[in-house]
Amino acid sequence: MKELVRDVEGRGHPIRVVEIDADDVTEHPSLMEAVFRADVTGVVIRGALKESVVRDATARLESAENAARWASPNQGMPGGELRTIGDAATPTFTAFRGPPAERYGASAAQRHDYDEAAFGGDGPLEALGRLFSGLSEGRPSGPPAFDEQTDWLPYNFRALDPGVQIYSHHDDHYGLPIYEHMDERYDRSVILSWFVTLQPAEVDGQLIVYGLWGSDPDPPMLPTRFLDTQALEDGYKRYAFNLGAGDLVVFNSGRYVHRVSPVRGNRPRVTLGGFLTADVERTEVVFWS
Ligand SMILES: O=C(O)CCC(=O)C(=O)O
Repeated sequence: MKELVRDVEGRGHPIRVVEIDADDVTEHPSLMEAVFRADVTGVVIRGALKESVVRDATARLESAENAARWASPNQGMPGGELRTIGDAATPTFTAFRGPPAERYGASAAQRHDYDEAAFGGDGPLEALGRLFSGLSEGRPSGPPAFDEQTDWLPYNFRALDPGVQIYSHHDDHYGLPIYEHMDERYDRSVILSWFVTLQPAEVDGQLIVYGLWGSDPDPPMLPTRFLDTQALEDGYKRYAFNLGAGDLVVFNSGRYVHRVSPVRGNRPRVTLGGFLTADVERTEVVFWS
C-alpha cells in the first residue's frame, strides 16, 4: 500500500489517500471500514479493469450506434451538462428530488442491455464485487434489491465533454424519495462514491477533494447557493487525483466536499460508477447507481 497523500496544508479535515494494486485488495480487508470512518479519505485501486477492456468500452459507448442512449440529466445547467447512461439516485438539474421510482426501476431493469452496449456482453459487476468484498473482510457484495423484480442499478456511465465539470458538492442523498426502496438494514450514516475511469480527459477533468465536510458549519457559499469553489481552492486542504484508464477510486463522498474540474482537450472524460455502503450489522457490502 502506498500513501498518495497523508496530510496537506490548509483548513479543514485531514485528507489521507492510499493506493493499492487490484491484485492486492485481499491484503487490506479492513480498508473499506477505514474509509467509512473517514480515517482514510479514499482508496485508488490501480488496474481494477483491464486497459483494453475500458478502451473498447469507451469506443462502443461513444460510437454513433449508442449516441441515442445518452441522457442529459443536468440539461440547462451551464457547464454542468454531463451525459449519462442509466439513472442515478441523486438530485439533478432536471429532477431536484432525484429520479421517480418508476423511471429508476425501468432503468435498473436495463442493466444487461447497458452492459451489452458498453462491453459487448457481461459487464464488470462481478469484478467490482470482488474488489469491494476484498476490502471488506471478504463479505458478499452486490447491488441491493430495489423491488420484487429488480435490484438497484449497480452503476451508470458518465461522460463529461470538453468544458463540462461536476461542481463542488458532497453526496448526501438518503433523504430522496427513491431511497424508500432501500432496505433499512443498510447503514445510512455512511455513503461512499466510487468510479472507474474508462477514459481520462486529455487535460484536467480531475477529481478533487477538499478538507471541508458537508456537515461543517458555515461552508463558503456563493449567492447562487452553490459552494464557493474559489474559496475552497484558496483556503482548504485539497487533493487532486491522478486516475488512469482502468483505475478505480472509492472515497468518502458523504463527508468530503469534492468536484471534477472542467474537462479540457479534445475528448470526453468517461467513467462508470455509483455509491456504496454496508449493512449496519456488517455482513455485506452494497453498491448502486
Ligand atoms: O467522475 C465521476 O464519475 C463522479 C465524480 C463524483 O462527483 C462522485 O463520484 O461523487
